[in-house]
Amino acid sequence: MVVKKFVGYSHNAVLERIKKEIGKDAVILYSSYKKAPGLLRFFIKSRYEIIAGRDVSSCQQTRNQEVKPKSSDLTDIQFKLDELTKYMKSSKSNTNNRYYNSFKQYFSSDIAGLYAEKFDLEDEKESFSKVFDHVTSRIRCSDGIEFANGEPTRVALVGPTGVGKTTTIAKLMSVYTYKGKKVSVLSNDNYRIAAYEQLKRICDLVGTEMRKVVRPEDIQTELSSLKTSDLILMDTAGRSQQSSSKLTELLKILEAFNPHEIHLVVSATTESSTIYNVIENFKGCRFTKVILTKMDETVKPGNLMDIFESSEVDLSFITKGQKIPQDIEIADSERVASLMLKREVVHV
Ligand SMILES: Nc1nc2c(ncn2[C@@H]2O[C@H](COP(=O)(O)OP(=O)(O)OP(=O)(O)O)[C@@H](O)[C@H]2O)c(=O)[nH]1
Ligand SMILES: [Mg+2]
Repeated sequence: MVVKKFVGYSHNAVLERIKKEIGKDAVILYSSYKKAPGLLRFFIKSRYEIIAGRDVSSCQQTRNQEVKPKSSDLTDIQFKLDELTKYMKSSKSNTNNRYYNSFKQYFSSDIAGLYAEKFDLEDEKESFSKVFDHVTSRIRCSDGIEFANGEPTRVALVGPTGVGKTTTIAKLMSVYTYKGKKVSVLSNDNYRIAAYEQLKRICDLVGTEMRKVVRPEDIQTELSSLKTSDLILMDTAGRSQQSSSKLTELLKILEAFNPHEIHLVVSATTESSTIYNVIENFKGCRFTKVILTKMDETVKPGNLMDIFESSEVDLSFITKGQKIPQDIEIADSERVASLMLKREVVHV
């Protein structure tokens, strides 16, 4: 019995190779299509695996002849079958790996499978520690806002609806004011009047200048009157990443504001495939950093590793509650990794 495994990226190409190498009497013993799961498909190619065999002895017999396999043939066939069984067991997926279930408590099944295979060490603690180091290295953080020299630093927050942009603007405005910076706020959210008024009230309380800008052409006038500010934060209306007309409207506002930094705000409670979609569709806005909000509301923050493993994003802040200003932190890789792995309770 000849048994061989064939792997390739096209089903037909694999079958062609089998026919060529084993002949047209080849029997398919096992066939599988290994689709890279979820977001992993962006960096692992899906493939076909086929195990084919041919019984050499049968080809040498005529139909009427009684076939009496030699004992050495039987041993050989048994050996090949054992090998096949072993292969099928191991190829089920890396979900059989010893730490898969432990990692799955913290990460999505894709990532748990990836880490279970990559960090399969004898000692479980050691394995977890390697995962922690790896996760820390994958989460890239920038130091909040980087201030420009000699002019007010202009920062805009963009993102889908309801992710916490206005609340984060209020937090940033308060935090940087307490740090001694002169902060001003421009609001381009012309849809939610109540939200505007709420932000205005907070600005009045903290003593921050707040202006409303409706049209892109109004922005220059406002900017010239805010020349003495250290930081100008711009709040924008939430836009669906699916609406290209709304995104074009946003681009015009951003072009007029000409920000030093654009922070894309995403909620940690959003499914990672949707966050991925948001990141892709907002790329046109040329955002430079990402703010992760609602970390207090997510049960499994480690699900976000789907994003950090497949996209190169710089985190600037994380937010973890509705309280202004205390529920915001400058993003730190180790802190985010420990939130993911130790399931540290976020105090609200
Ligand atoms: N739990 C929790 N809630 C938050 C956080 N940040 C914001 N929120 C809440 O999320 C809701 C929406 O917040 P907004 O700041 O209005 O969101 P937005 O992105 O400005 O919304 P639009 O302007 O409509 O796009 C409010 O109820 C906030 O209190 C957070 O870190 N944790
Ligand atoms: Mg808002």
